[in-house]
Amino acid sequence: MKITALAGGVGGAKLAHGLAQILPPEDLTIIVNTGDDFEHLGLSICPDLDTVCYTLAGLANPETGWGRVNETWNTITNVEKLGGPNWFRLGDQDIATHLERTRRLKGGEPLSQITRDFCKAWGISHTILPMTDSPVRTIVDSDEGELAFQEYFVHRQCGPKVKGFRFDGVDVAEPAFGVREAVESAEAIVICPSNPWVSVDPILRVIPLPKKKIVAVSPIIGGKTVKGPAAKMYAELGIEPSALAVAEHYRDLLSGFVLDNVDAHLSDKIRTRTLVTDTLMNSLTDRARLAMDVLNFIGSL
Ligand code: FO1
Repeated sequence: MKITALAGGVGGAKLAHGLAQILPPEDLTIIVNTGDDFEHLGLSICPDLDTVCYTLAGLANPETGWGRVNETWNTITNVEKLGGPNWFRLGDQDIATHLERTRRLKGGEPLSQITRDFCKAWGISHTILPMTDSPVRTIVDSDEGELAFQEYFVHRQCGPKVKGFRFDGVDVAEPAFGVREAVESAEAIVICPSNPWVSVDPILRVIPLPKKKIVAVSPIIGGKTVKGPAAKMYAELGIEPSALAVAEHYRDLLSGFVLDNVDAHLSDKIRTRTLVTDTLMNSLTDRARLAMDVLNFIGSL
């Protein structure tokens, strides 16, 4: 079954990894949010792309989900000694990724080609693509004014109250090379358990999804997120954080919705077909199990 998965940060990367454990490379393409990207220390940083790539390559830091495993911090420590910013924790191995990506972007190469080459270098056989090759930047409107995404998420630790989001550049951004084909040729689209507001919405703004099977997995379990600020964002936007709110966020885009056992009571309120299962992914086998559940669910639609 040919699948195209839409993913953002850590939660999305885990399900993408589960799907990659089951589907052969020719049957899975992963399209990743780039709204979190930013320039920092003169480097072009693509956190969600790197989180998905490192996760599929088995290189991701298992504690944080982002950055590299067995990392050292000599460079950022010395940047701090020189009075430079150290709030965005860039590990020594991770900096190599940003140096080489920045060099090639400055040389005019598209982000999608750079990402394909990096995947080869990291031994990833599945196709991972940025949603677009043009710059898109998520701006968080908050009670402290507008904040660039990483400023909000990392520097301010998601403290400010969100009032809304906008995605600079999204109206002129075209889907990256290979994205349209991946979406058209897929039997189904899987929206991974990523933040609907800041990880999935940017992708949906860049890539209009065709009429086909689309299944989303809720990132909210029992009214909370496993990781990240999605539930807090819902609450600050005046919406009760729940799997139901996520299903309604995607409105009539969905053919199916996957929610956790603890939220089973919500499934009859959801207007699309639902699968109730264990959506927590604490291990590699959990990732493959949830991916298998999702694929079987798609097969039943
Ligand atoms: N998230 C943090 O909370 N603190 C950090 O210092 C941090 C550094 C970092 C470095 C590289 C990278 O690829 C991701 C990093 N992240 C960090 C995660 C990043 O903020 C992502 O945008 C989130 O994972 C949400 O997608």
